[in-house]
Amino acid sequence: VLYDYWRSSSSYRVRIGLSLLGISWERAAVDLFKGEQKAAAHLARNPQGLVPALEIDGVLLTQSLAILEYLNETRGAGWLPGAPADRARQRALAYAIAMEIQPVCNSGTAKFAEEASGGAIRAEAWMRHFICQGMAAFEQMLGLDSGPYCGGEKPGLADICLVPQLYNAARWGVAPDAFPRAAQIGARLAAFPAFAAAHPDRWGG
Ligand SMILES: N[C@@H](CCC(=O)N[C@@H](CS)C(=O)NCC(=O)O)C(=O)O
Repeated sequence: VLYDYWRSSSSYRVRIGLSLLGISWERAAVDLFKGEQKAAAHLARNPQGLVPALEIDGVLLTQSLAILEYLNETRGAGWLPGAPADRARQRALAYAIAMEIQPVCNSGTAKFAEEASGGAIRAEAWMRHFICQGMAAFEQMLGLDSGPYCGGEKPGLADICLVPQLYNAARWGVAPDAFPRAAQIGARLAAFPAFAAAHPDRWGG
């Protein structure tokens, strides 16, 4: 069972992972718009009051990257390369999105900034600033590698993080001028049936 919200990029990552592995799941929507993530029922699943949470193999898991690493290890997904240095690079790209851009652009963070500044900071400007800055750095991190994905011969952890981040960038009206290669990789990935099956438009709206 996947506890998720259709527009949540962290949830989108896990949907991509499950789809890539051909694991079917039952969906239990947690409506962030209504604040259901902070209700007792969901806090019992995830004390952080965040989505996603995944019930699988008799365990309840939280934190999308921990969930993806669990799936990778238990299902032999091959989302991390074999060589330690390549693995570290793949993780660095994934973390640049999941640990730098997304937390700052979480709706709760932007809402606090807007309220605390008395409206001087608008959520939209906040999102655009940090997405643009973070994705420009991600583009530089991709470097000169001209492979079809974020490294390696097949989509990996970083690719699973990239597609939801690009969705989010488009949602906030950020043009991909500062990250053309990332956008190109994302467009390639989005055409994969497993990535398409996880798209937010298929799960809500
Ligand atoms: N690091 C966490 C981030 C989870 C997260 O921030 N989820 C967001 C949606 S993408 C959320 O539940 N926000 C609701 C809130 O902040 O109240 C993960 O990767 O699972």
